[in-house]
Amino acid sequence: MVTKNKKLLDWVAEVEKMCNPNSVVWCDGSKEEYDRLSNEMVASGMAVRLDETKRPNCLAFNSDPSDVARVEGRTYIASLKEEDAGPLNNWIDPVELKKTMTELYTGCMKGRTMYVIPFSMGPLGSPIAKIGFEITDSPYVVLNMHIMARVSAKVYGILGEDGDFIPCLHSVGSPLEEGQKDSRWPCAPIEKKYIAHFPEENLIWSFGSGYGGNALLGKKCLALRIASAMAYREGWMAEHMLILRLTNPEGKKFHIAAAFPSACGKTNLAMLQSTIDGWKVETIGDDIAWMKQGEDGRLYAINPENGFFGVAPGTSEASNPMALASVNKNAIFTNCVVTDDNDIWWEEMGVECTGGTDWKGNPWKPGMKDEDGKEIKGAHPNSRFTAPASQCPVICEDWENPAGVPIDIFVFGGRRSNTIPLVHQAFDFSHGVYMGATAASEPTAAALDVAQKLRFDPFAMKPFIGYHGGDYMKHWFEMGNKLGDKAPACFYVNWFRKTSDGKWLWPGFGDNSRVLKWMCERVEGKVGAIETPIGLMPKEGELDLSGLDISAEDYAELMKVDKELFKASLAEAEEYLAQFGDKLPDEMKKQFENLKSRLG
Ligand code: SAT
Ligand code: MN
Repeated sequence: MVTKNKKLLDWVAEVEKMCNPNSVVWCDGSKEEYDRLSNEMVASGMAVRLDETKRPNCLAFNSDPSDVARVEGRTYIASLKEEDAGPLNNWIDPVELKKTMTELYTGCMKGRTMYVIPFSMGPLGSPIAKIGFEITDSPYVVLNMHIMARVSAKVYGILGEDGDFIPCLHSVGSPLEEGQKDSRWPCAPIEKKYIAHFPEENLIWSFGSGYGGNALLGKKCLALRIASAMAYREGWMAEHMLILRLTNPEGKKFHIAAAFPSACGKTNLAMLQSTIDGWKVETIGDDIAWMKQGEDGRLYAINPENGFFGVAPGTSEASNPMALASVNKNAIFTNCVVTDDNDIWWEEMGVECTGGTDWKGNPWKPGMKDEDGKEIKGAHPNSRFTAPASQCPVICEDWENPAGVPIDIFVFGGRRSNTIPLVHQAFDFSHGVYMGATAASEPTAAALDVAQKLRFDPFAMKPFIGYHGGDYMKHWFEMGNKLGDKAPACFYVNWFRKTSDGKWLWPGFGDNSRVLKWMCERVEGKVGAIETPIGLMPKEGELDLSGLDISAEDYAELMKVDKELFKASLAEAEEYLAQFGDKLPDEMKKQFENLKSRLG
């Protein structure tokens, strides 16, 4: 027996009884296990093994066309009281939900193997790490968890006989009858999908989807939704943030944590290749940060993950060479093109493709059109690569340091084609909290069931806060009070501003280093700032544009603060904030009023 932990044994036995799988496999995270499952999935036709000389030990999968992204409409916070879930979440009564889901789970693993995955979010055995066990009937999930979390037999030892863990139950929700042939990507129809969180019990139940954050439960479900609720109770922070180290020509190190909604370039920024001499970026994480106040009073961040689950389309030698290098070997690709010569491809990869099999499994050539004359994309817009973080050439030597790295700078932002300038700095931490809490973004392919043109996405956590959004804001202000003058400086960026005729105003990618440099120089007091009603902005000549071909006219447009546009957006902000009712912190109201009066 791999464990004597009673909670674990009881839970696994109970789930086995309910789900009725053919057999149970206690996973150990070994290479042997990874190879065995890979081979089984290739043999059954569910996975394609890519050319071993071009991409050693790499697999490609195609999902069902109905199961391609997180489903926010089917994601629930099942707290005992509705008011504890708040207006940003779908609340559901836990007793009722357990009844519904128990019916769905009953017999749901028939004909399948049930895997028990021992994993740690955060370095194994570190005091900040959390132990989880994911039960799943998807071998695809096991393979991805091997990369994304620290899956290891050592977890059983760390758990011991009485240790606690976060139970994460997952099923694709597609039982197999005797003799029934499995589909390539089993899943359940949308109305049977549930991504459920029980924050009071630290429990996760997911049913019906095999994709990304719906199924790799250590990521959004545990490390964000459940962890954010724990962090609120315990006085730390679990945020949807990349973490990077920026070193200046004098060797001084700055640590930046940045929050952007899914598919807004977090992975690109985390691995940025600086275009300014002497400035160097190293990656610590690309999606999630857990942060605690250290003994010196500063805020320290760790990346709880072990890999990258990055958006494939658009990843190229030009946009993110470090991500491309990370997927050279030992990677998993989901919903990309498998080329005729058995390599991987996606749109805007920056390399030629003569054709292959598209994400739906059909023969495909670039430029192919459907009946309506619309171009058929080879890769799905939310197609992904799963790659070990250790394979990133610019991974920071401290990325697994259990003590974390001290954060100097917080960056917030979203995807906005107008209104928001390239960069502005908050007057102080509380103003920064207002900025983060009222951040808004145009939707992306990471969640396809989001209809609005523009949605408020506070701290890029709208889909990931495991409790009341008003309490979440209060928690941010309280962290600010605790950190005092050691709190990170806060900035807001927008890489995505366009001219009225749709041209990008800012080159983005490596050139974003120029904006990060300005932030560091602000923190050091080396550069000044212009005071505007919305915040502090670069003085003429102080944002390093050397060697960049950007006209004075475009620069002015990029930095423009249109007071009338901002005033118009205040009404939207007011309406948005009203939904938090009594739970809207007074400090938010004060910040809103201050901004309103500054705009005049
Ligand atoms: O599918 S995930 O939730 O892991 C990706 C994302 O939306 O960031
Ligand atoms: Mn994310």
